[in-house]
Amino acid sequence: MQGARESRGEGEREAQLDELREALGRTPPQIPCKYLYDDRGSALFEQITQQPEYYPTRTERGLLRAEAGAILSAAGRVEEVIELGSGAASKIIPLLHRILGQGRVPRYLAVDISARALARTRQILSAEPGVEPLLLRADFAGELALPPRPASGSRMAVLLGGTLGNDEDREAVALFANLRRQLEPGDSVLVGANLLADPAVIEAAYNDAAGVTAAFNKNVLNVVNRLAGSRFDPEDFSHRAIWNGIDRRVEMWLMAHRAVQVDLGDLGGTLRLARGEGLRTEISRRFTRTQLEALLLRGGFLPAGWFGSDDGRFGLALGRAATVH
Ligand code: SAH
Ligand code: AVI
Repeated sequence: MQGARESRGEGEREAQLDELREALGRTPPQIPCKYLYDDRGSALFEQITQQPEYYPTRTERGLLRAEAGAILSAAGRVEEVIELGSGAASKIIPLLHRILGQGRVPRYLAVDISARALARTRQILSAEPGVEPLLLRADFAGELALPPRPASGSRMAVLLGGTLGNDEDREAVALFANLRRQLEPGDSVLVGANLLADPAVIEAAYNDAAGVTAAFNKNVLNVVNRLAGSRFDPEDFSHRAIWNGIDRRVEMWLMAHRAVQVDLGDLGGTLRLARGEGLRTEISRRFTRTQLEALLLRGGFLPAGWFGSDDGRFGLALGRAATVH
């Protein structure tokens, strides 16, 4: 399968080049984390979720299995589930089963930027008779062209995996506000988020012994090279994931282990890094419940339910679309 981005129009490529140019021009330089998810990156992310150190996926899956009934009771009569950044759709099944168990056939719309992720979603959902997935390849940070709402019942947008933590506050609020504009009062959003935990446990999750996260991180340079014709050599860089206790987030970096001068191809110019300097490729935040609920409120959703894991490492926040005055 072609990489996610090449098959789209030239206008989209130009927008991506602009975005990358701006991010690489910052101090320190950055690469937006959505570029981690070409076909290989999506496959590597799925492998990360199976590493013993990477606890969020297991924890969230357990939580969704245990709380699916309570979540749906709090959300009202859900007819359609819209999963943003569905990835391999590995955790949504208990919610869909509950809706089926209530005697309704749920509509399931998976939205992801990665073609490979959507192909996995389709494959996984094919084992679920009664649910016909609709797949939408799109950037969920932009305007989403959602299909018409179901004739009855409500819509629930779902953002799992801690993906909200890859955003700064401003981006998270914009994402919720954008979503709110597409929903109606009574619709809801369910957000799975990483909570504060022991920094050693968090750092281990992003430095797995098998080196899968390192491969995932370095692969972003191949994605940029393919898109921009730049000449990053992944071998010049080391994976680094560190806990930033001030901003309460893990940061993934690619650190140059020698002085490098990278021809940026269609991005224009050269990126110079001294030995030991790096590029930031992702932030992954740890929240408190209060913080999450404040973000929901700022984005137009009233906190309507909270479901926390027993170990305190993960939480699911339900927000109800507020009435707009
Ligand atoms: N929800 C899944 C996958 C999390 S990985 C889980 O919990 O396991 C994050 C997913 O979001 C990836 O599949 C990636 O392709 C997708 N993604 C990241 N940024 C995106 C964006 N801006 N728009 C749409 N999808 C995005
Ligand atoms: C998708 N996202 C929530 C993951 C995270 O934990 O921030 C991506 C990831 N990065 C490294 N490992 C996993």
